[in-house]
Amino acid sequence: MILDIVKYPNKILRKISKEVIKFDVELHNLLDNMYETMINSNGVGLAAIQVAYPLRVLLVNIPREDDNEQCKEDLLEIINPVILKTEGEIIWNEGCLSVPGFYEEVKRFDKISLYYYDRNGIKHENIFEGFMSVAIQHEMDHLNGILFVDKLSLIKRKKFEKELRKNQKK
Ligand code: Y12
Ligand code: CO
Repeated sequence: MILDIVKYPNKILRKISKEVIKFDVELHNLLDNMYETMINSNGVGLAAIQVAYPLRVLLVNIPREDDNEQCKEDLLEIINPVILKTEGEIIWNEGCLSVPGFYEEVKRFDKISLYYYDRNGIKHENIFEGFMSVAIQHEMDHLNGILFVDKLSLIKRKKFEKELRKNQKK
């Protein structure tokens, strides 16, 4: 089922998401619906709060480097994530399904060591770099009510607010 994506400046996006306790069929349905919703909107990442579920759940599905294809086998379902270690810096031109039509450069950690659970409640610890690391950090910010536009300089934030007002008038 395709769910509605909550758009900026809706206050729902500012909620702090809660840890998942039950790895049950309800969680599996949410993950499946989030995947359908993300693919339907040409997204590469989605957090549960973006479909109005305040749970520490996120998806990342990065296109392959060779043919730019987005394959379901590469889908990463991340639950209750914790960053254990960070390294380096990377600047990426980011976009968000909750802030459609606006892209801007954001500075993040290049490499992260991440602890998380999968849909079956199995613990994982992995290292992510580059695009994948950026996408995970972007989605993890959503779990704490933070959007990529909050990380912009004052000048870039003003540019965003101006574009937003222009789009709202259309
Ligand atoms: C790097 C940086 C940020 C992320 C987070 C995930 N972001 C997305 O998946 C953004 C997708 C996106 C798609 C849009 O297109 C449609 O809605 C059809 C879009 O809208 C427009 O551009 C009009 C905006 C964002 C991962 C990795
Ligand atoms: Co986002």
